[in-house]
Amino acid sequence: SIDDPSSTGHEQVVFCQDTQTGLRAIIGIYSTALGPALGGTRFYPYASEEAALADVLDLSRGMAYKNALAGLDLGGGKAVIWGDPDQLKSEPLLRAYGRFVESLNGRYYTACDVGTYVADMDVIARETRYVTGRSVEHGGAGDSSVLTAWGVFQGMRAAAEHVWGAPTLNGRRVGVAGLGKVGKHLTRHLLDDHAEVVATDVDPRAREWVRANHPQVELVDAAALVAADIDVYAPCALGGALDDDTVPALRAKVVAGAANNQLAHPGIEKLLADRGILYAPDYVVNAGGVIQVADEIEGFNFERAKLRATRIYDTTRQILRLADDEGVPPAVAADRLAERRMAEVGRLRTIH
Ligand code: NAI
Ligand code: K
Repeated sequence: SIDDPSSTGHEQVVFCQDTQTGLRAIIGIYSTALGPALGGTRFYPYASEEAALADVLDLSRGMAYKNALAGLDLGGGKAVIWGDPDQLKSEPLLRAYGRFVESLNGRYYTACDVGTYVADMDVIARETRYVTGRSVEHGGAGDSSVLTAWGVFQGMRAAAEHVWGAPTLNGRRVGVAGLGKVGKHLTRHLLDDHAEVVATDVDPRAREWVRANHPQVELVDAAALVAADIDVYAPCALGGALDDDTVPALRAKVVAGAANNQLAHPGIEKLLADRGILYAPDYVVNAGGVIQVADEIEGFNFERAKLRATRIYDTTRQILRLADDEGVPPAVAADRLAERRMAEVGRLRTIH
């Protein structure tokens, strides 16, 4: 619990304040067992400092697991800036924040998250080397949704192979919920693989984009998509897509999508398993984004990053087999695999 920070297993939690700019930030480093901690900066008007702390502890731990399974030599961290970005965000504040990141000497690398953008990373980069997610003009990886969608497609292929025997969506009906940055790229990969795509988006501009670019895609409303006669359901909008209402309505045999935190609450993974629905864990299949930005640390090379994101196919396959072998839901198997990698590599590190 937060009452006893030593109980959460984090290596380091840094509280940052700059009274001149109004900056209040918390940087959470869960683990550096695999390498420097990487994770984005969330700029959000938390109700209290406790709420900000709870979020950063939770998110930094999640990044350790995500980075471990992505095969990156990076640990897990995350930062939150407490306040309303519309009112508070300024160059001096971001630079003050960048100096705090620099002061950690590379134990933490930041990136974009909710409320922060590529342009903000360029500003932060004026104060620190330890920043990813910068613009292409500044040596950055650019729009991370490109490899996020590629990775989701790879994870979906692994799930399809597990259920139907072949690593392809050829001839399957796939429901894409959310035609944003990721959903659009994913739709393209699915159509290239000869899948039938049914999709939904609340934004009329996104629907218009589909009509104009991919007229073969069937558009339905969100509730209809959940209950549609589809083989695969791909949540690509907001978190919490899988809950006590949607899971019982699903007819799909596979769930694999980009959205973060798809399970609305603990226990949903069991509900999915009981219904015979294979859930490819969100943080495993959506790791292409962090793979893309992490590549900046080596000097961005798209082909190298794409190769790494392609391996999400192998990792998902391994997790689904482990889940079968150990008789647990895939989400539990994923956590176990991540913990093993952190423990093994972390142990090696202490030798020298
Ligand atoms: P986005 O904001 O570009 O797209 C989200 C789309 O979902 C929008 O078109 C929006 O209109 C639509 N939407 C919102 N509520 C909806 C609803 N109830 N029903 C149907 N559509 C709805 O976001 P982006 O970048 O495409 O990300 C999608 C998801 O993937 C998010 O959960 C994000 O956290 C996650 N993700 C994204 C990564 C990236 O690199 N962009 C990396 C890892 C995860
Ligand atoms: K996360």
